[in-house]
Amino acid sequence: MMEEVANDAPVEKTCFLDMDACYETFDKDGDGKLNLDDFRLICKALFRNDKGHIYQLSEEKARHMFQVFDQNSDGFIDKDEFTFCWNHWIKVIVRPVSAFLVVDVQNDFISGTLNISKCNAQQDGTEVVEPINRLLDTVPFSCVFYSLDWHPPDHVSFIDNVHMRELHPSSPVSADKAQAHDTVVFAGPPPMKQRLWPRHCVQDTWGAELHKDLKVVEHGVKVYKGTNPEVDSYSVFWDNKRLSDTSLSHQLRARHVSDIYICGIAYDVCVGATISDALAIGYRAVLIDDASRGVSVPDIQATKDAVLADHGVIVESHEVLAMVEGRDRRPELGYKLAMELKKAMKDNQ
Ligand code: VGL
Ligand code: ZN
Repeated sequence: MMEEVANDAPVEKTCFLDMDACYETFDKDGDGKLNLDDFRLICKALFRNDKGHIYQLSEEKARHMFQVFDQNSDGFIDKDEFTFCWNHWIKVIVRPVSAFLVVDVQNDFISGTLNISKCNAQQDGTEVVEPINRLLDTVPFSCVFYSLDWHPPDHVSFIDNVHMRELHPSSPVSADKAQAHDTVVFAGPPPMKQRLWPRHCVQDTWGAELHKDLKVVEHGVKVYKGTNPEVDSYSVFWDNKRLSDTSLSHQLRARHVSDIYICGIAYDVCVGATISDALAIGYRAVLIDDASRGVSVPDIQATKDAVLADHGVIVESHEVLAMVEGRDRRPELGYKLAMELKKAMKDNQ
C-alpha cells in the first residue's frame, strides 16, 4: 500500500490545541455539526506519527468510534457530543499520561535459579537492561514502577515445595514425578492449577534483587508480588486467584494514568499477564518488544497475539518517546479508548 504522508502540517499542529477551533476546522460546511466524513478527517489528523505518516484506519473502526460519540445516534456529532469527545478522547490521545512498568528484572531470572537463557526460548535477560535504562533516561514518563517477584521460602510455585501440599486427583502429574515447568493441580479447596518453577526470587536474597545495572529512578515505585505462600502472582495487578491486589491499580488511578508501557521479564509469563490485566481494566497498553525477554517461543508468540487481539500495541523502544509526547498517535489505542468510553457510558445508563 502506498504510504500516505500528511501535507497539512500547520493545520495538524494547531487543530488540537483548542476545542472550538478544532470543531470549526473540521465542520467543513459550517452547519454546526460533524458527520462521519468530518470525523474521518479528525481521525486522519489525529492518527499519524511525528514524521507525518498517516496511520490507516479501517472504515469499520471509524464508524464504530463515530457511533460512540454520536450519542443520540442522529448521524451527527453535535457540539455537546463533541465536548465529550474532546475531553475524554482527543485530549487523552494528544496528551496521554504515561506510566512505565518494568517487570521483574531480577537476578534469578537473568543468571540465577530461573535463568531464562536455559529455558526453551534461550533468551538473554541482561539484554532488557540497556533499552530500559535508555527509556528511563530519555522519556518523560509521568511515573515509573518496578515490580519484584517476592516469594516466601514456602511458596506454592517452587518445585521443591511440591510435597508440602496435597495434590488433587485430577493433577496430570504426581508429586514424585513432577519437574520444573510441569503443571500440577493442588487439592485446595478449590483445586488450583499451578505451574512449578525452580525456587526463585526468595524475599531478601540476591536472586530477588533487581539487576545491578538496572537504573532505579528516584521517583520509581517498587511493587512486590507473589508474597502469599499459597498463591502465585504473575500479573503485577493481582495474584492468580484474584484474592488480593498489589495497589498498582490504585496508584495508577491516583496519578490519572491513561497509558501503560510494559516490558521486562518474563515476556510470556509476568509481562504477558500484566499487560493482559492492564487492557482488561481499560488502560491503553503498550508492550515494548525489544525490552522484554521470555521463557518459551510459542508462549511469547501467544502473548503478542493476545495483546493485539485486545487492542494493545507492540512497539520497539525507539518508538516510545514520540508516543509518550503525543506526537506519534496510534489508531489502535484511540480505538481502545473509544471502546472503553462506550462501555463506561453503557454502565452509567
Ligand atoms: C515469573 C515464573 C515464575 C516472571 C515469576 O516474573 O515472569 N516467571 N515467577
Ligand atoms: Zn515467581
